[in-house]
Amino acid sequence: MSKHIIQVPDIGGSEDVEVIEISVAVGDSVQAEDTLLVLESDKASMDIPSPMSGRITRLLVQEGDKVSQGVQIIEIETEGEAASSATEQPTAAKAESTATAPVAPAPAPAEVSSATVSQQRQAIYVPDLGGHAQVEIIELPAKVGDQLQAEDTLLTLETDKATMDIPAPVAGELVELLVKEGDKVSEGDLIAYLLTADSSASATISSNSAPAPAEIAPSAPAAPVTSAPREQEVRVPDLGGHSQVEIIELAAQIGDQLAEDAPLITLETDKATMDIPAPFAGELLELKVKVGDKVSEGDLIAILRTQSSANPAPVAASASQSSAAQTSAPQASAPIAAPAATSPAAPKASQPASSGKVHAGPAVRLLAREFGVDLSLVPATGPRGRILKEDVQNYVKAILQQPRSTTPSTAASSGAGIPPVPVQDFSQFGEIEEKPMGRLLKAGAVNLHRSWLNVPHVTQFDQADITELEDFRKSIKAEAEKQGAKLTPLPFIIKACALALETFPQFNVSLGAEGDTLIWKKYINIGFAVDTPDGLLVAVVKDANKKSVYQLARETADLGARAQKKQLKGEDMKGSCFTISSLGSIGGTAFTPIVNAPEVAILGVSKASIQPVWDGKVFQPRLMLPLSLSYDHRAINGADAARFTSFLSQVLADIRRMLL
Ligand code: CAO
Repeated sequence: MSKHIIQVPDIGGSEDVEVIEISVAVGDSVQAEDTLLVLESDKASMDIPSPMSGRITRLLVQEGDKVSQGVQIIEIETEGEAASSATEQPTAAKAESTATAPVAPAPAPAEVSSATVSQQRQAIYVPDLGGHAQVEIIELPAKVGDQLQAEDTLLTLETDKATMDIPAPVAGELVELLVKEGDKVSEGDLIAYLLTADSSASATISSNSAPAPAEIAPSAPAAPVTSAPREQEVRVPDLGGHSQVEIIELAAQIGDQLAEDAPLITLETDKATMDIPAPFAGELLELKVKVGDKVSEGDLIAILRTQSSANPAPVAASASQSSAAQTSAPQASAPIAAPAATSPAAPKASQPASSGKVHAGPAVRLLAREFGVDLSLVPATGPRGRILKEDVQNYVKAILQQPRSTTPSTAASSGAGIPPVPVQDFSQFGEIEEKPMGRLLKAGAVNLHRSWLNVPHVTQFDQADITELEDFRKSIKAEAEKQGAKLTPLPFIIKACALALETFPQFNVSLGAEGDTLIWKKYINIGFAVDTPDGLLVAVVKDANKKSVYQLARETADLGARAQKKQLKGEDMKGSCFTISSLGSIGGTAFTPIVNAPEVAILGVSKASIQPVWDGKVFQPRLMLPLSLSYDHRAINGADAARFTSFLSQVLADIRRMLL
């Protein structure tokens, strides 16, 4: 029996990596390669496998500890004769599925005694590149000294159409790297030496075990040009034996004039991304696929209208590059490439320009996809405008550090993309006192800001002659009071608005979530703004169209009073279809109220005043009520807004019309 202290192996230079899981307990029997514990850095999680079979006798770390290479983690008792308390390192950490790290097959079980480890220096060559030669190395993710797992990316190549990873064909230490970024390589070029722990595995290394060749379909034959346009199909070319390959990006849009070889769509296998370019120049008439579709050789992708009367034979675009890396090692690695985070429904501005190709390696694309980052928006710092992982990370950091303006928040913030108002030290100009905004004020600020930014506002102004209405109101005021109703102009205005909403139902809608539908409401609830010492509230009169003026007067007085006393319940403030903001008791001649989104219109009411109105013969003194109707121009057109306020004016000028 002997005891062995197991240490953290080489974990790719990472330090202070957190132990997130201890997979064994004291007394457990483990086999070589069984996971002892799991580490997690900000880049990857790694299993630390046992280098030997035995029984766990001591745990030297606990979950949450931070460890680095060489830290003692576990004591194992074995049946063998090895020296007691020898310290052992697992041969390598096993990178698990993570954001970027491929999952590698477990290394061959490490023998306890170093004497039994047969190490061999293995030459690594560039595999068949599908007929491409002199392909540029754009990234060298591995450094000399790194312990690589089979399938770890050794280097990334980029043609003008695609990026592809060249993985390590076996596990081992990278002892020599014979190329650098910017070098151009072809099939068979010697690129690196790995020190492998298992000679039997390494013996098979050759260019044959590297990624399988990508078969490149012939480009469209040159066709004689004629003036007659014709529609030609574009089909998926030979994908190097791959089928059902996912479309991760549509690089062109219907109506685009494409040059020959301009990217049409981008596909992604588990190892590489590849562009399918237009095989000939022409206008993109139809796209038969969408992001997320899976395609195979021969599938119809698009219809192009070309000027060429070419032989319709060029059915397949040429895959500009396919680097389906079929290695002899198990296909356990994580997907490498990722699309820019765009979707067909995304606003055009956020999609990569069809002409402007994003240069990014598969690992960077994966990272971007995981964070939902549109790579076309990421400033590139790599050679030839290539986007590096750090670029994506910096972009995400920058976004996170921006004030949140599009998500609900308790603070009124600046708008997306709008430069914030500079912060000033007002105390330099005089005495100041900074106090927190009240809850109601903050909530109001956020709601108003959100509506202001989201809704394209237009305000329609009008005036209603309420001379007769006011005479009538005053004449029945006392009677109304006996019935418990304080009769101000507001209940009449609510009644008139309810009738206007019945007559113009396009004002009683909300935009659907995607902005391409309208939700028509069959009920008429009218909100009205109440000014309270703590801020603005909107109380809601339900089914206003079904209530009498007296009922409306009682209800608005009750809601207004309760609002002042902070006694409104949640349901008193919900479900409004249209809002009235009346400043009539205060003053003003007109204002532009902000639509109470998701409603699509709001009526501002200012103070009525006597105005000279021409009756055809003379000016008459009339009591005119200013109306300001703000509306969401996405849902309502200006002519309807003018009709709506004209209707309101007519009804308020002669309330008998409410009976009609
Ligand atoms: N023109 C002239 N006089 C008006 C008027 C108008 N448009 N509207 C109301 N008045 C008169 C009323 O008739 C009443 O006078 P009498 O007692 O002589 O009849 C007096 O002004 C006071 O009315 P009121 O304010 O008590 O009642 P109301 O029904 O008009 O309003 C309410 C109720 C809750 C809407 C109001 O108190 C209020 O809070 N308004 C502010 C709304 C607001 O802040 N809007 C801005 C939102 S955006 O920031």
